[in-house]
Amino acid sequence: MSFDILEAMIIASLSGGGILKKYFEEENFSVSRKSVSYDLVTSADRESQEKIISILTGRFPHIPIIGEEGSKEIPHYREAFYVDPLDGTLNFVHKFPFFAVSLGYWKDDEPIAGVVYNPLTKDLFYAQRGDGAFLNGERIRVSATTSVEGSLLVVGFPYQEEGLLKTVEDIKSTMKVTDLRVLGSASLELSYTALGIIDGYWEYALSPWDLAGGVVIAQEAGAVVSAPDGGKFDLFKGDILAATPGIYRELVKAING
Ligand code: 2AM
Ligand code: CA
Repeated sequence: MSFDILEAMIIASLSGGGILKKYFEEENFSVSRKSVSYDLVTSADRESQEKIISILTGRFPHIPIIGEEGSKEIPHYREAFYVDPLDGTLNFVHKFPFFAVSLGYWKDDEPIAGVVYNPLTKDLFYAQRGDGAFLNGERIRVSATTSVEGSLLVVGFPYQEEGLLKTVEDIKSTMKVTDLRVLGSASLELSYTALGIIDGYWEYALSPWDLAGGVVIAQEAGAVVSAPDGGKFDLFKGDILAATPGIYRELVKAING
């Protein structure tokens, strides 16, 4: 894979992230005035998306872009960029400082490159298959944790009924042995798993653009990535579990009760 795909993704994520930060720090973005903040979020999301698309299509006009604001049914191309110009929308609306730009490049159904950028902390996570995962130029790896007990696990609440009920069941069987967090941005939860500060993360019914970038970063940092039941991860199904190998098997058992 030519290096300049990753380079273009990094440039695009930094530009998109800069736009998000500008809106997030906008003085009249007050949590109280909901209508204002929803409008600001929409503008931030759209402007970030437009900037990212112009950079990527400018350099790679032949590679399709699958984005959140795109058509409803998700086409399945041989190769594509998956763009989430603002991952953690609800956090952003409430001025909760935990959101990111998430970009993934997949080819022949394989994860090839991923970039996740947190513009508030300036944490730039990136990876390309076979070359390892990085945070701001430093190599990163998953944690050395070897037991679910005492680990830090993160879960997400999907917005569809079936996934939500499954998550409640999972939590009942997992809560006995560990503490749980819900952070609200799949790409950052995957990136902080790659960094080793989260030991495992799972969520159901996500979209390809939520996951395509973070999955590459997590895998290249040594995480095991699968469906929460231990089956094969499917980008288009959107059910994910990413965990450091030391707790992976035990976590699959804990989640599935
Ligand atoms: P988003 O902020 O880009 O929508 C939070 O649980 C995670 O789920 C976030 O990564 C969020 O991405 C994603 N998500 C997927 N579908 C969603 C939806 N319908 N509404 C809100 N968040 C959703
Ligand atoms: Ca989004």
